[in-house]
Amino acid sequence: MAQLHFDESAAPVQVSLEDGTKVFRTSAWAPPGCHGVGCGLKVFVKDGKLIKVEGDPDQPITKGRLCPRCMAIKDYVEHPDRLKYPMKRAREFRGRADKWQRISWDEAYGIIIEKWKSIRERFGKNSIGVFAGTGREASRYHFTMAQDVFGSNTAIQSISGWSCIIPRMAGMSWVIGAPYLEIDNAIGFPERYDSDKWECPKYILNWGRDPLRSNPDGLWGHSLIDMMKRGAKLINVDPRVNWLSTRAEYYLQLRPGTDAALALGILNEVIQSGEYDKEFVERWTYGFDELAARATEYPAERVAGICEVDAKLIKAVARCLIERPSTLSMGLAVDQNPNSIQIAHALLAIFAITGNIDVPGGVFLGQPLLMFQALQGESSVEEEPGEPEIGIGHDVYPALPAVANTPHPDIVLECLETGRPQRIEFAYILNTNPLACMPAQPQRWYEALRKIEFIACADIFMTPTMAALADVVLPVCTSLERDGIVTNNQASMHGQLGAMVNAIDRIGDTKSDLEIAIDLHKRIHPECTEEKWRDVESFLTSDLKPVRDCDITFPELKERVFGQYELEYKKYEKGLLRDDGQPGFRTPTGRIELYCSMLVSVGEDPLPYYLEPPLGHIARPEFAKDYPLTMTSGARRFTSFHSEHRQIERLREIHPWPTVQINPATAEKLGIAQGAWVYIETPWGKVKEVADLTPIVKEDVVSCDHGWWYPERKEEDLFDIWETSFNQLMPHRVVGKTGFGAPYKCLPCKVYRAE
Ligand SMILES: Nc1nc2c(c(=O)[nH]1)N[C@H]1C(S)=C(S)[C@@H](COP(=O)(O)OP(=O)(O)OC[C@H]3O[C@@H](n4cnc5c(=O)[nH]c(N)nc54)[C@H](O)[C@@H]3O)O[C@H]1N2
Ligand SMILES: Nc1nc2c(c(=O)[nH]1)N[C@H]1C(S)=C(S)[C@@H](COP(=O)(O)OP(=O)(O)OC[C@H]3O[C@@H](n4cnc5c(=O)[nH]c(N)nc54)[C@H](O)[C@@H]3O)O[C@H]1N2
Ligand SMILES: [Mo]
Repeated sequence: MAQLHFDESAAPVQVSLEDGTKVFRTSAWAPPGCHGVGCGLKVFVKDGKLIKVEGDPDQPITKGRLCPRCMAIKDYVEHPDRLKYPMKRAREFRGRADKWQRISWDEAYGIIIEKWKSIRERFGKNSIGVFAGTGREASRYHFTMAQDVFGSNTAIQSISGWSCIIPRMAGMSWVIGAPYLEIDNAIGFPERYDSDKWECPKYILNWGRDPLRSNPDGLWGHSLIDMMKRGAKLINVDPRVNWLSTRAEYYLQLRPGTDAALALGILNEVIQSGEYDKEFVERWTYGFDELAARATEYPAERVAGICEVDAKLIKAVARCLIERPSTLSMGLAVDQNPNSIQIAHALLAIFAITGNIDVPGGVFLGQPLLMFQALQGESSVEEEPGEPEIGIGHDVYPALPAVANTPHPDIVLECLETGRPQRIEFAYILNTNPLACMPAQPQRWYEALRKIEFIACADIFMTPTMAALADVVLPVCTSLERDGIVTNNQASMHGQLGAMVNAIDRIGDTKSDLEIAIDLHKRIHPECTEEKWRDVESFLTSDLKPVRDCDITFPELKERVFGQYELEYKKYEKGLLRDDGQPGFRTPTGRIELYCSMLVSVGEDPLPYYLEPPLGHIARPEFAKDYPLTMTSGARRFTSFHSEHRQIERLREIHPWPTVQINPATAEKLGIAQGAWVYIETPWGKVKEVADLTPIVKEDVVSCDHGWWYPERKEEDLFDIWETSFNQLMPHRVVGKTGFGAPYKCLPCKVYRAE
């Protein structure tokens, strides 16, 4: 295993200019929200105050590039609406903006601990729920807070069907036996694409992902362009003609939600060509014949009809993917579909049988490190006699604990509503804004959470969720005001590791999520002598321990700011994937399981199949008349991270309102003009957005923004959240058989003028 590598010529973490300005280097991670990448920032500071930021040319990956959210970080950090001190209000005043009282941190901790003790005594350890959001640094402390601080296994994400990353990870770990796969963009090599170990992919298949905007899960979007400049050709699969679609060699504008059929159609063509990698298939895969037989059910002509994609294109794309090396980028559209596991399975199978797994320029395998140990591993909570040890929903969806050691989000809602099979009466909510963003049926979550006994929220701004539900508010500081670690690719460590450096003086009486966890841990577990819990520095140092062959402390990492980490190719040949150290993959057969035994064990078809979108017009023809359009949602914007940044004026100027993209011909029929406010309505609810007439969507498809609220409106009206909270349009628990994937990206709807 290679060592963590530091660029010796990079500037130090801090330099002083002649006029007294200090320039810090750091990797930013929330805010501004970013998805586990860590833009390299140069932060100019005078007398503890932020003067300006620039991109850091010494960050070996971003090399000075910055996203608009980083560029607006001064506006964010110094925003007058930031929460500046802890507050409380009595439970009967939930939702009342005039009832907040400023309190000290000591009092806030006192209230939280008293409630924790009393609720735990009455309802058991798992009645303590810790809710967290998406992959920011704070998410790394989700399990820490639930298990280590509060001693509970109830670490919850509220997203229906666990529709973010987990379905893809299930496919990756069950079929390939690897924690995380990603495009090989030479991330671990100091010389990057010039390394002679790396090869430029011939084709990049980018599926349901827009990395230029999203930098998802640690994939730097710009690397797609870097590789295209070096000759890689792009195949883009997306119902919207976005920027990448227009630069693609092949663009497949599929009907939303039909991804599994298309993937199976391409797979079938690859197999029929006979030009896949027979040696690899023979030596390293299991169940090829069964897979090949299943794929024949998806001939290109049939798939063309299902997906509304020309059969010739399907055949052409299959021919490209036979060329080696080629690589795969799978996005959120794979997860946000009850057919999710099968989409991931079929796509991974294409790249497995073409010999593109873990080769230079192919699909790169990571290693499980840092953040996701807690998620995937054993709970640190001690068993207590008489308490159910099974996680919430694991009886209904036994596949879940095989990939994520968490309660099932949809079943948690039912549990909150009914108190069965257990009560959840305490909620600690950090880093998530569920009323605006994450779950299906946010109004139901609101009603259910409103009933529970105690709620504390930790955030940077007052959110609709906090305004509606919190009894105690904990103000959190920004990434420029605290120390931390930035990891990528769901901490599977494909090759980079950054330090987040406290560069400016704290604004207000705020703390970091880690400081809060340590403070609470000290008070709840005074007997604990573990070094890790001493302070932030020792916690972060102990967090770095699992980084293989890298005996580095946090202060040492901070000194260097950013390190690269070189993983080997073909790890399966070298015994680097399996616990027993033998060659092979981390699956029951030791091979890539094209016929997947894990799926059998959880009662699912071991082979990939296509499922008509369960709420679409074909499966539910009764919706076709009243809800004639097909809606997809949530395509990322440069100007926000989900519901974050809505109060940042500079970013609102660029994208001021929630927007629905409609084809001009459809808009004309509906009498909708550019910029008009419209309602989007599904059988489950309606919300208001602004029409953007654009031919990038087909005439029967609309694409909507999610995650909106209006910080400029009144807190006592919950910032008009129910006018705009998008997932009111989503039904509850329409998920795949194994419990994964909800149709966030495929619903029947109608659109009509609001005025
Ligand atoms: N319709 C539709 N809905 C979707 C999606 C979609 O595509 N379509 N996408 C879904 C996906 S993939 C996800 S992951 C979810 C995301 O859902 P959430 O995770 O709930 O998203 P955010 O709105 O980003 O909420 C994060 C909150 O954390 C706060 N915050 C930021 N940094 C910190 C920090 O360091 N500490 C703390 N304590 N708080 C912080 C922010 O101010 C914000 O209020 O949304 C889902 N919702
Ligand atoms: N700026 C910014 N960056 C973010 C986030 C953010 O809110 N803002 N959120 C972060 C989070 S939590 C996540 S999970 C990632 C997600 O990031 P991505 O994986 O890039 O996902 P999306 O942007 O939701 O959607 C990507 C593309 O899928 C297309 N699409 C829609 N429906 C379908 C379909 O049915 N099939 C196919 N094949 N494609 C479809 C959309 O048109 C869009 O272009 O982004 C992360 N990064
Ligand atoms: Mo996500």
